Amino acid sequence: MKSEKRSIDPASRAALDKAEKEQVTTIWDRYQSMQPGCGFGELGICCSNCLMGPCRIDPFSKEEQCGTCGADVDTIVARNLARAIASGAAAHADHARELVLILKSMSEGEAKDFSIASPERLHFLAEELGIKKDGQEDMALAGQVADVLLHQFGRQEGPVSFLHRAPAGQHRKWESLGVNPRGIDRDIVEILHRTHEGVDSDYRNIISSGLRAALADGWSGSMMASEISDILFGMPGPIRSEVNLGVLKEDEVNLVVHGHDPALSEMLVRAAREKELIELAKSNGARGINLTGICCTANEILMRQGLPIAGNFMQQELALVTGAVELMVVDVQCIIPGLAGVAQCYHTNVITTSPKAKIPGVEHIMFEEKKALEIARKILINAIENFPKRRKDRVMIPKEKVGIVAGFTSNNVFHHLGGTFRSSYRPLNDAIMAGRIRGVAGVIGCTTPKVQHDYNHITMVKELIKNDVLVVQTGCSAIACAKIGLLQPEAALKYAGKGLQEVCEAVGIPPVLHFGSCVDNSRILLACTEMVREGGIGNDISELPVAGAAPEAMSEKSVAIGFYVVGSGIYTVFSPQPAVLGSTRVTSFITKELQDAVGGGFAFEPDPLRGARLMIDHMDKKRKELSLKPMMYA
Ligand code: SF4
Ligand code: MSK
Repeated sequence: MKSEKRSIDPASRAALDKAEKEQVTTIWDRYQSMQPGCGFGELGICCSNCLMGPCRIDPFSKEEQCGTCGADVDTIVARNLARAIASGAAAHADHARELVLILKSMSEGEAKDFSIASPERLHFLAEELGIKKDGQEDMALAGQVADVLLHQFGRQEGPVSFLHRAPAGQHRKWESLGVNPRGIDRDIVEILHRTHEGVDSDYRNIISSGLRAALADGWSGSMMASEISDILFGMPGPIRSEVNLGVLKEDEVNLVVHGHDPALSEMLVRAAREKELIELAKSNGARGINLTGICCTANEILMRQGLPIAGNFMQQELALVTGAVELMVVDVQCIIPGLAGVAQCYHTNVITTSPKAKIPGVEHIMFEEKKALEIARKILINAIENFPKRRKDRVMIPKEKVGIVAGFTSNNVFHHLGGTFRSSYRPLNDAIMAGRIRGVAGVIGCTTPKVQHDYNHITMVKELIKNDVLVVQTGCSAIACAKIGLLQPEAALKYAGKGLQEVCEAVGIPPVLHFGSCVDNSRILLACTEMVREGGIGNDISELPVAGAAPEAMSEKSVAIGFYVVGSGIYTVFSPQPAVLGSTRVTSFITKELQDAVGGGFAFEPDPLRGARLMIDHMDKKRKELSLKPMMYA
């Protein structure tokens, strides 16, 4: 297939053409070789939860079919869906756990390379968690915060920490549905129990347990990861950088970090600034060290350190295809095993660092928080010493790189929307009430070979801002839109509707705000909560003129995020849809019935323009229910 059909990004197309010429197989080729995909898997109607199976339901059968044990299609689809949510929620929670363990180890004087970068946030969190300062040093306080947060994983009765941040109306809905999370690990483990052969066969009951684990993710696991990263590595603030494969440098050592956990990548940033290592790079023939990233580890060091991003999920192999990457160092999540094969075609080294995420044949250097900086230096030296092996005749770095302003959060967006240091969401709510801004949309999530790379994200976001919708983004979606310049203030003039343009100009923000990595979707929940608290546009998140979307979804994490966003009252367009269409009852439950119960529901719309239209219609419906003024420039 031609590269034009595979991606709309010119840099990715150039790298894909190079891969084809050099006969390097990428994720797109492997996806192609998998076609036609398995229809049973696509519909979610295959079960292998016990050894009497696998069982599959014939979607064309006139008679109602069941698996050997009697599980019907609704049970099978619901169980598969709940397991996907459990896996996604577990990934975010385990990410959080690692960070809390580092906080704990640091407080005990063991993880010496880490420090408290944001004492203000630590104090805020300690107070929120009911920990008395009582003249304690910050390190002791950090230890107590870590202990309280570690308890969230194993607690048996809720509410989990941070759930109290949600508006009261949302709590009432969760209580009436019986989905208040009790403990992060408990709610995830319970899904594995319920979906075991011969336990829960009521699809509503199964999906409700999935919803509960998803809420534990959004309001506790993911939120905890963001909070601890802020304490350890500093609160993000608006910061300029660049995005796309063109950030790789022809004359420098290119080290690409990839994954999700910021702990090692923050140490690599420090090591890459050390004089001795820069000198070592020079003595190996390079002009310096160029640290860039892929996926969410990249988002983490972008929003705190301003480091450039080489690309999103679908570009991880393409970065290596440039022939200019000395080393890709990976931690956890979204690291495809195919990387190993692509790296072998070039001089590139790949190093895995988490004991949870190894790749056969790939070097492993275990990250240990007690020796963090030492390990970072070792990894960096590996990259530097690989520079002389780079083959100049194999190098082709696409020229595309675009500016971005990143680093917005639910806390600092306060200041920007209120003008300098005016901490209030009032101007945002006022702009919505006055009809300058229609509403706010969170467009997030992955990229996938199932659709033309980046197309859905960019098409949807352009349509939204054209219609005066302020967009907030995280993860690979933010990277996709950054590549065409949507995440810089100048984009308002070029792409936004007149009302949104006026607000962006007055406040000096882009029409599309970078809110961070996947776990930072929890910051979007908090921004919605602040909008409710500010008043005038709804008493509950489900009453706000807001919507969510994941238009190129790929991972089980995105399914978990979708469920906590919907569970928090936000209407969400999700595509490609999770494997649910095999059951009309399950599909109806999550697209319609949930809407009545929690105020948010899914829409599975593959066309990004139609998806944007659904979100706009939803916002208009909410505006009408709130009797807000008509749009100013409609
Ligand atoms: Fe088949 Fe039931 Fe076993 Fe699933 S749990 S594999 S439907 S027998
Ligand atoms: S990295 S989960 S592909 S957004 Fe967070 Fe990107 Fe999706 Fe991974």
